Amino acid sequence: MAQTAPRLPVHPVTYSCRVPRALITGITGQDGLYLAELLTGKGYAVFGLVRGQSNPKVQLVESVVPGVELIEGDLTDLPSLISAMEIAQPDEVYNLGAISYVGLSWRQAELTGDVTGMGVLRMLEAIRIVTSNDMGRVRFYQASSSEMFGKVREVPQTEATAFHPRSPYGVAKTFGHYMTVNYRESYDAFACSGILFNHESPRRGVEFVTRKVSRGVARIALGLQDTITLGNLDARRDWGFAGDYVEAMWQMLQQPEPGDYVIATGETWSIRDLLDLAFSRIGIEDWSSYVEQDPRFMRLAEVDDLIGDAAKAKQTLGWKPTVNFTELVQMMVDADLESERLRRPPGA
Ligand code: NAP
Ligand code: F7E
Repeated sequence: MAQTAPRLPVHPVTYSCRVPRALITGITGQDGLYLAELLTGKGYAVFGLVRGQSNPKVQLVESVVPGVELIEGDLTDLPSLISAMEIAQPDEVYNLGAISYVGLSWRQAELTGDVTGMGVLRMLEAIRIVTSNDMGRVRFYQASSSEMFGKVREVPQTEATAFHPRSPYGVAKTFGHYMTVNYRESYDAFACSGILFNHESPRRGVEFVTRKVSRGVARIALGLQDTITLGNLDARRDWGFAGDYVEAMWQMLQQPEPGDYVIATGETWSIRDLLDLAFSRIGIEDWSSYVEQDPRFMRLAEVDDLIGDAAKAKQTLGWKPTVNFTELVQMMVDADLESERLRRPPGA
């Protein structure tokens, strides 16, 4: 059951000798679940912000990470973030909550700006208010994105590459990134911006292309679906495994100084490559008759050359990816084959 946050008065957080405490916004999402597992495994007391009066994903969180304490709140509602801070009294805050689907961000640009952009400012303000301006007491991670590079100025992209976002989502993330940097510079906040390139897993939302393909391929193999309908097959991305990327988030907050880090594999693959790998997992080499294209899934402005250089993370955090793209695609197709088999109606 989610805990209802008492509203007022606001008290400064007091700290005593105890296990480390972390507050995760976006705990019901792909990264939130992996991060909650990682932190509970390290002995943290983990608190997760959940929105809505009856969020259907609460059950999922409770089954995957039973020890986590859930707190009601929303990134569009500052008082609820202040209350969440008071309840959790965290040493570390991971701000993963966002409208994260780039395609949707053109259709709901205002909402994306409010949650994905202004939500970062509200979370930083909640920390500032609850710590009475002593922001350095709470370490803050902001889930920034390679979408900020957009129409890229150089290849590969590093922490020093200029931003040129191409979607309302990318613009909102750029606002959140600069707010994070600004609170670090203005209030001495221990605030880190992780500039993460695409990362995927069997827990990826079905609206994203890797999962749409892995699930579609599994359903085709089981005779449950005939085709997959996609947009731009020539788009390329630098795709890694989400489990590796949450490790980097935690490592950033364990450093002596806050900073910004690019997290990426340094490899780029096209949607066609993704289709090759996914279909070959079920024994199909020529997938052309199983894939259709629909302009509905095309972007109004695409990002073409995203490829990250994670040299700083490698050198400072000792971070490197452990799962390559072929292994990732196989993992996702295998997981979808298993779950779709269980979902298959009797006799089908
Ligand atoms: P995700 O699966 O889409 O999860 C997004 C989370 O945000 C969900 O838990 C969602 O909660 C929550 N959320 C949405 N609106 C909210 C609101 N108004 N208040 C509070 N929470 C809200 O995303 P993800 O893939 O785990 O990514 C985690 C973060 O990293 C996101 O900020 C994303 O933009 C960023 N990022 C992701 C990638 C990637 O490749 N995965 C790369 C770079 C950056 P509900 O369950 O209630 O919807
Ligand atoms: O699209 C192309 C599409 O929606 C990848 C988010 O986590 O990573 C993610 O954003 C590419 C694009 O991810 C379909 O045009 C073709 O070029 O899986 P995606 P994304 O837009 O890269 C970044 C780093 C984030 O920060 C975001 O939060 O695939 N594509 N056909 C398609 N994409 C989708 N979704 N659906 C298609 O049918």
